[in-house]
Amino acid sequence: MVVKVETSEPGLYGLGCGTFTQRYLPVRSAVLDYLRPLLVGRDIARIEELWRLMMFNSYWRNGPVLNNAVSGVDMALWDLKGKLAKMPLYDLWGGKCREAAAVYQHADGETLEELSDHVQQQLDQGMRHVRIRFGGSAAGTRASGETGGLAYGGPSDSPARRPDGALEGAYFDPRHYTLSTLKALQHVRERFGDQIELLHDVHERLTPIDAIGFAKDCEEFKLFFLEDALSPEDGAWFEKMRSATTTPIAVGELFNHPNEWMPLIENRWIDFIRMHVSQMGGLTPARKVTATAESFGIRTAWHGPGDVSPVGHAANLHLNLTAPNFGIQELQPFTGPTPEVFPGCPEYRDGYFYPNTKPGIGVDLNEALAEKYPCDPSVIQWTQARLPDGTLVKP
Ligand code: GCO
Ligand code: MG
Repeated sequence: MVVKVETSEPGLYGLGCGTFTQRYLPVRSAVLDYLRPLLVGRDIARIEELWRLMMFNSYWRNGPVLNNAVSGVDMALWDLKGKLAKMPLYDLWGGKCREAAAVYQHADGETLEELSDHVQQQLDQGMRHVRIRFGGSAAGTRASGETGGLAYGGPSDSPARRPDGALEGAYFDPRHYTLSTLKALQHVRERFGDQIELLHDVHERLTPIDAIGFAKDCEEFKLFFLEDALSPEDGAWFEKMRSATTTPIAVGELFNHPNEWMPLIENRWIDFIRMHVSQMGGLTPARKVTATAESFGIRTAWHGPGDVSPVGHAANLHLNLTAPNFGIQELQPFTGPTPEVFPGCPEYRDGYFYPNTKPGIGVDLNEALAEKYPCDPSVIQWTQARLPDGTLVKP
């Protein structure tokens, strides 16, 4: 979902990402039916003023739909600010701390051999950080770009059996997932040694105590970080996780509100903030939390899967280049027609994400071409995650 903010100057417009893959229609309505009548005619220079106007005008605020709608406009206003200043956002924000942002991609496989081959492919592309996933061990975007977990967590030989009459869903066996993932991490570490940084995403699918135990079991593999070990609803358990293990902790893609990330930052219960920038309301709040996190020794690792638009990935990149406390950037390479639909996509090579020198965010949108690739409104399957006994769980 990309928002285009047009101005009174012909040809001068800004673009912003408001991508909420699973509920894009309400985001579209929030922008067109509510923010557009609120904003038309106002001064595009006043970004903070307009961000607060958009967020408070509905009285009830935040949440994924409104945050993504506000982000689309917010990023577009920053894009315009850069275009008017004739500077890329990384210059407008004080200049680069680094030439490019180190990235990680995903490696998965149904067998240890398949997983190793995929890791080797990543290393051959110059990658040094790789997120490991074994089988369908957690839902989410598979390395191929398709989103969704497999029938059972881990390889498909899970011992768990469904009860008679169990409802359809993306079945997941927590115990099988943890045991098979530890085996996979051990295999990859033994095969590739310390030439590689390992990351893993639990995807919030363990109970708190199992997540703490799993994080501790991961210590021997020296992960770069363990992501979403706990769900946002279990945020208070991060205190116990922190005192139980030295595994670095990353969380944030599901967060909507500062009340979710601030306790984890001010208590130093985590090591990386991983928000989905459009989900938290755009670049304006993301810049603020980056500076806050720096004071607490916490690094950034913005969410960057296949369901962030190239405008959003480029926005992440401007944050990454200017933050002293940048950690790592997740990247789903731009495949197929994407680079044509979005001219100016940042360039990925040898494990780094490079910006262009265009003003603003630096990515354009070919609307005519985009028309050929409509969004998919079908019912989401992979988020219908169920335990072996059929209990529906957080995906
Ligand atoms: C990640 C995320 C994704 C999400 C997906 C949801 O760390 O990249 O967990 O895999 O599952 O973005 O739509
Ligand atoms: Mg994740």
